[in-house]
Amino acid sequence: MSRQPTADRLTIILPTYMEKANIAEMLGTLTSLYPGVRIIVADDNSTDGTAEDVEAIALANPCVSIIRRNPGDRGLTASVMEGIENASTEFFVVMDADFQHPPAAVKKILDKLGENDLVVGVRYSKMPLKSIRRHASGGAQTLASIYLMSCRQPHTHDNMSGFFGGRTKLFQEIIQQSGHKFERPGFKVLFDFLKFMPRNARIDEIRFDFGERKGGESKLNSRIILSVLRQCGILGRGLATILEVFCTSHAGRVAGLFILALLAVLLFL
Ligand SMILES: Nc1nc2c(ncn2[C@@H]2O[C@H](COP(=O)(O)OP(=O)(O)OP(=O)(O)O)[C@@H](O)[C@H]2O)c(=O)[nH]1
Ligand SMILES: [Mg+2]
Repeated sequence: MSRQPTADRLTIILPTYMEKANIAEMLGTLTSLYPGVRIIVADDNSTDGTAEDVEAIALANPCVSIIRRNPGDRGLTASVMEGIENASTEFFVVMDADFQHPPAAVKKILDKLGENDLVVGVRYSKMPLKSIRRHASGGAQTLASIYLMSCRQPHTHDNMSGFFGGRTKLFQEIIQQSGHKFERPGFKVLFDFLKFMPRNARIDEIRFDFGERKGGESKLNSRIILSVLRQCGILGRGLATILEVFCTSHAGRVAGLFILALLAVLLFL
C-alpha cells in the first residue's frame, strides 16, 4: 500500500442541518475535485429538502450516502460521531457544508494523514466572524487549551475547528470507549476527541483561510456557545448550567439583574 493517501481511501463527512442552499454544489465540488472519494452526509432531519437533494445525487453516484438521523438525538457532535462510525475507509475528513471550509484544502489534510493520526485545519484568519464571535472563539480556544493541558492531553492551535481528518479505526475506538462522555448536542466535537486522544497520538495541522458562509443561515446560538463550557469537566458543567439559567430565560435575566443590583447596593453601602 502506498504511503501517500489517495481519495479512494477517504470518506468526507458532512454534518447538515437546513443546507439546501449549499449541499448540491458542495457535493458536486467534492466529487469533481476528489474522484472516488466516499461522502457521508449526516443530516439532522432538515425540513428544507437537504436530505431529498442528497438522495437524488446518491442515486446517480454510489459514493455518496446519507444518514437520516434520529430526531431525538439532534446535534452536530452526535452527527459527526455517527458519520465516523459509519465510515469504512482508512481515513476520514469532517467539514462544514456551507463552504466556510474550502473543499480544495481537503487535499492538504489528506496528504498529511499518511503520517499522522489526526490533522487539524487551523483557521488562518477569523475575519468573516463578527468581532464578538472572534473574541468568544479566542476565549474558547484558550479555555480548551488550559483544560486539555491540565488533563495532560494533546492540544492544537484550533481545538474548536470543525475541519479535521483522522484515522477512522482510531476514532471509532475512541467513540466506542468514551463516546458516552461526549457533549452530543454540542458544536465542538474535535475538543471532545482531543480529551480522549492517546497521549502519544501523532498530530499535525494545516492552515486555511476561513471563508464566508455561501448560502443559508448559521445555526449557532448562545445555548450552543455555552455547551463549550459543558465540555470542561464538572466545574464547566456547573458554570454552564448557572449561565444558562441567567442568560436564556426572561425570568433568569430578571433574576440576574436583580442580583447584580443587590451586589452594587451592598458594595456602595
Ligand atoms: N447534523 C447537524 N448538522 C448541523 C447542525 N447544526 C449545524 N449543522 C451543520 O454543521 C455545519 C456548521 O454549522 P454552521 O451553522 O455553519 O455553524 P458555524 O460554521 O459554526 O457558524 P457560522 O460561522 O455562523 O456559519 C454546517 O454544515 C451545518 O449544516 C445540527 O444540529 N445537526
Ligand atoms: Mg458555518
